[in-house]
Amino acid sequence: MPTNEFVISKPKSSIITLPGLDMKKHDFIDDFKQYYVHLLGRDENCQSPFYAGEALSLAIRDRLLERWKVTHQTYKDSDCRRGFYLSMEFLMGRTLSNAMLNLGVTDTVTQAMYDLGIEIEELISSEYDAGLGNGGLGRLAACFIDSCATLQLPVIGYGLRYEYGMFTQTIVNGEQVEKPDHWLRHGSVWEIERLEYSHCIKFGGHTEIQIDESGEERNCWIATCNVLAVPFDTPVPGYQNGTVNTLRLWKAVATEEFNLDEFNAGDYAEAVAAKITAENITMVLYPNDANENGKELRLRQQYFLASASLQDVILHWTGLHGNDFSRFAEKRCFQLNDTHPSIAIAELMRLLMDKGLTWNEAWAITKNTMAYTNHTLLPEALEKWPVKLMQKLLPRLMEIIFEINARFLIEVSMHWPGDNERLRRMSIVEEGEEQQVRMAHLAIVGSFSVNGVARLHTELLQNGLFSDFYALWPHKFNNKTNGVTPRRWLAACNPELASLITETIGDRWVTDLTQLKKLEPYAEDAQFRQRWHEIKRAAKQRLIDYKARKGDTGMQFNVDAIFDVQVKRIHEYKRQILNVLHVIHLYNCIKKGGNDSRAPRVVLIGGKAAPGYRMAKKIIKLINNVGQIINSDPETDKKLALLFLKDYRVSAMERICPGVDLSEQISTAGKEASGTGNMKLMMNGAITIGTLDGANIEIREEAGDENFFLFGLTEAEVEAKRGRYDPIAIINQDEDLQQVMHLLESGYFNQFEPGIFDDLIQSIKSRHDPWMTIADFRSFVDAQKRVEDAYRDKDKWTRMSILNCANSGKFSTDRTISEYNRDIWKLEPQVAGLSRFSNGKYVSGS
Ligand code: 26Q
Repeated sequence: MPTNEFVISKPKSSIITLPGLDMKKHDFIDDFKQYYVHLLGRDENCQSPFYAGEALSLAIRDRLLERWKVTHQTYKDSDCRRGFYLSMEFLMGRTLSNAMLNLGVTDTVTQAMYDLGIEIEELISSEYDAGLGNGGLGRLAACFIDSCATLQLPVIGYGLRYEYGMFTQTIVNGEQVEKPDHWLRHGSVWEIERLEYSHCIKFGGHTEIQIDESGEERNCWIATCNVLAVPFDTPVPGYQNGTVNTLRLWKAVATEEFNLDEFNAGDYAEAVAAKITAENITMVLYPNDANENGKELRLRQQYFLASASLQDVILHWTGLHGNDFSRFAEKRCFQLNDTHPSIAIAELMRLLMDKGLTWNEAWAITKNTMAYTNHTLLPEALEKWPVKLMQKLLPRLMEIIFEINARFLIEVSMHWPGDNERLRRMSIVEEGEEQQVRMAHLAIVGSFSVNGVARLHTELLQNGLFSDFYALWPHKFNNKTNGVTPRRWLAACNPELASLITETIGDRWVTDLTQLKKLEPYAEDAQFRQRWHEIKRAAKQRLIDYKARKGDTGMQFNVDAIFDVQVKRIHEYKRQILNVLHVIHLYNCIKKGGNDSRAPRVVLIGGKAAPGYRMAKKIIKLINNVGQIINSDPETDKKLALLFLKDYRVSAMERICPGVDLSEQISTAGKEASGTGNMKLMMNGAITIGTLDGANIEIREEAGDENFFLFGLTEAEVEAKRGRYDPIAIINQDEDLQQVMHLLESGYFNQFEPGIFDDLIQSIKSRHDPWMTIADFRSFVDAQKRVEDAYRDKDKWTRMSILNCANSGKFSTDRTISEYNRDIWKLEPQVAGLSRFSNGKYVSGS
């Protein structure tokens, strides 16, 4: 290993023991100036808030580092059981305001900056989003590690340090154009590179049986191309509790030995090219795109993450226990965020056997340390890798997978003797023209826990997609309904509402969201309702101002209109088209006259389409075209607007959340595993219009039927309809729908672009439309009418809004993580040495 030079055998305690950093205003001012002038080399002539933001972040980071070190030591001293969250995505967004909140210094620092003539908001919004994820799954990982730190659980997040995150979305002529997101252009002040913990990752080569010193046969993986995995650590602070956990992201770097031979042979260009191949591994985040399935680079990324993280954990283990792995499963546990890192199952087998363990010993450890979370039921999204590709790239792992499968199939055939059809269905290796590894099957076979992310989703896994496995191992299956962190998604993003809540019920809700229930009686308090309404209205105004500042629109938004919002990835199953059909219907009503009694509405739709997903891109174009026609028609003035919000991302949601009245959660029942945007909006007092899908079901249960606008077919009804679905007949029977379809088909929204929406129109009119958009139109329009009736009664609406927030307690990731811990991880909370925070100062002990 090229890392020895970094190892200090005996640390000098004077180097690493520093006096505590103070949290007073002047301390921040001093440190800020120090960093701004002496580290970043700027002066008062530099007007860029970016560098001021960096200087402040460094001052904040110093304070996190102290607690980080103490937390680290606490875990080490207690030799506790630890958890590891393996995820290809951590959609962290911005760090500064969250770090200030969790350190408890927001007010002090705001004041300090103000004294310097600096608006803190400017610094906060100059930070780049760490967009290292696609959407729900990546943001869930980020919320999870926040909750782990807040619950003081010893959990490390392991992921990849992509040089380019989720692309930036621009809109040109109504169409999405992707721009690379080079978020690391200026580096990141939050991360610390730790070369000394690098690991070597193997690719390619071949396997060979060799005889070791003790005369035993060993399967060896040789003649590989190696790549170095270098960790970058980011602190993850708990909420005002002294704990700072770690997010460790791996960067791929060419190894020195890797280039050496070619350099010596004089083939300079080859050597440099090889370096680029190696470093490509963590260059870019893959968009969630069925068309990207099966790409070799993606498999390299997955193995790179799995191998680096497992080697890290094992090296730490052997440092403490040598090659004695007898207590490993008792002390360590891995949560796999979907199948993306599930090659870890085969990799752990390999690493343990290379340490001298037998197959049976290694297998007992593996299947007692791995836990798998599924996030999708869509068959096209289930990962499969061609056996040929695995043999080429990871030959040793493919051997291990074949062996796991052979042993597993024996177990199946003992359970269901003679049931060959079942063997075929359950096999980890799918037979056919091209053999493929079914990663979900590998994940289920190799783990002790399999969970879905909402109650309905888990039921559908058990009774549908994974029913064979459920029949074999019912005890492995469990549900963990998703959540979101209330620190970012209420306390930080909506300070006005948060203050009102705290003033009313105290501040315990920040770490115990069920406290919000205490708001319930205030729904009947007229004065409270008035304040709630004013806060909501001010948030809507801020959203308008923000959009105007961004030059998004010159049009007049009516702040008293219903702010009707659908923000999420663009996908057919999420049915943004259904939303557009409704908008066209409203437009049609206005044009026909007689709309005066209806409530005005501003419809906002935002989200990215995977670059290779043609239909999704067409949906964006449709939204923009329909918006353009509607917004420029004087008849809609103050009554109806439709706007596409470009470049939707974590920091955009933080701005949007507070100003939403109506939350659109309108996926085809049975298709959205959970959804988490639905939870963020509910927490901020939006009311949901939704189908009985994913976590919507549980949201409605908590909010009460009367505080939720339900519509649409149930999952069972959707399935029963397949094969007999007849959208044309539905259109013919519904005059409103006919008129909507007529406007669309006549080219009203694409006068100079003939035919561009034909494929979209055809897809929803097809008997085979899997998303059954047309089937839910009538019921959606009716539900939207109920929305308007409720909205026109301001008191009623505000009551509903308060009750939604008051009943959102279940949807905190603190609850979700407590359940993961109770049922799967079984970790003991660890109180770090400095534990309690009071008035900006730590108090020792708990
Ligand atoms: C697959 C192959 C190749 C490249 C990329 C991918 C890929 C990447 C990301 C596939 C899927 C994803 C992300 C999926 C995702 O975000 N799923 C969502 O997870 C949320 C958290 O559980 C749920 O709330 C959503 O319902 C679910 O859609």
